[in-house]
Amino acid sequence: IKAYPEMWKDLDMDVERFDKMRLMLGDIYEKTYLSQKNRPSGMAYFDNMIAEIHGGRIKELLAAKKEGKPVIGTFCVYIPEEIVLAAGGVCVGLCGGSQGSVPDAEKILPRNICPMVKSAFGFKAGRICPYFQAVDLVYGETTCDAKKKTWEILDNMVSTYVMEIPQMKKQTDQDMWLAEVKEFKTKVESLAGKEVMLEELNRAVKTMNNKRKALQRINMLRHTNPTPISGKDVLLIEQIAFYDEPVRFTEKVGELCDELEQRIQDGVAVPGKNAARVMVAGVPMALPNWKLHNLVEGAGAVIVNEESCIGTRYYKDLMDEDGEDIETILQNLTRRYMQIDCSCFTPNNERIDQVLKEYRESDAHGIIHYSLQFCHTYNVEEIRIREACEKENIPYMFIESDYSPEDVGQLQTRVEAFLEQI
Ligand code: BJ8
Repeated sequence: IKAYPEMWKDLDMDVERFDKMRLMLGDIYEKTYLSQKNRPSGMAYFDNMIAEIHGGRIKELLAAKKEGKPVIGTFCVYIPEEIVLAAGGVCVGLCGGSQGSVPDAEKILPRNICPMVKSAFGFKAGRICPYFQAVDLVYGETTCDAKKKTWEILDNMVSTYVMEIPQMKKQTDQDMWLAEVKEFKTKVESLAGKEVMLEELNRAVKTMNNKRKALQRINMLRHTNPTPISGKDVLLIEQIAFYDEPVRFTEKVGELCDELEQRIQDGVAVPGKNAARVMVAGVPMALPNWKLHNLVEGAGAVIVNEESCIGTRYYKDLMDEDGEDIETILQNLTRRYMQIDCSCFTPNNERIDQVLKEYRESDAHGIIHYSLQFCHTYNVEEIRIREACEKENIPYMFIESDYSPEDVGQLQTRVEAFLEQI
């Protein structure tokens, strides 16, 4: 992973500390990713995205800012990205998947809240994330309590805009959501210093649809049995989806898909024909959280689907294209985003059905539900997923974890026992 100390200094980062983290990330990446055998050659682009994660992409963001384009950081797939793109802006998913920044957060936030929130907050508090330092604005939402209340504290360090996401999907909630989308559009327009026009909005809708279609395509290809790509590699692509430039990303995923089609024809399988196939459901795995995938694939199985926001929840739904006027597009957009079945909603029956659907489509042999500690909504919703799996005789395991390495040994034993059953 390349170093850019001058640029980091200009971004007011804690350069010395960050440099150590960079080296650690490089080590972990080498062990987790580069040591895999038989990877598709199209992964080279994504390896390079990681090599340039603290430099090349940051330079692009800074160049966009220089041109007056808003750069908006986010932690949630509810951000209406189409609006940001239409205003000429850039959306970046901020990191929140590392234990390294948790102690920084715990100096301020309570310890017993979600590790994703602590990790993300710690990156800003410790000035150890160039993305956080580069953004004009952080987009927050009222999904879970931990995030909702953290935005108030984060706002002291970086300007944080909060969009209200309702917790139910009744008509009154839909109306409110649409009003919130419009307000967000006004905010983005004021940052960009220009109004979003119909043509630009339609173009942005197409760009996002194409990106989501490319991700759907790779997910469909990995569902092939035997699968032509490791779960770790697809997870990485799903993580990079949140910070890469969307048009280039779409093209590169498309090229990789062409290669995977060829691999399927040639019978090239990763890791092998008889490997156990596992589907993961639950909370998103923010970069660089590769813990569960590492354990499962280290034990000889392969992950074939992520029912998660770093996964299908981000790309399963598309939008109608070529809207006739802005009002109609914003209504379509709100409808599209309302289909995301985050556990913060009640009731959330759609998600139970979606998990079963993805299980069937992915030809998996079992489901691991993955939650982060103190994530109440996913931890409670897990009960309903488990019941649904029991009813359908689907092998099922529940894991609740954090980012620390402490439970790795215990998890490994549990994962291995589960894999023997399926
Ligand atoms: S749409 S899943 S990205 S909110 S794991 S921080 S919920 S305590 S991440 Fe999420 Fe948007 Fe929903 Fe998706 Fe809170 Fe739970 Fe932590 Fe979470």
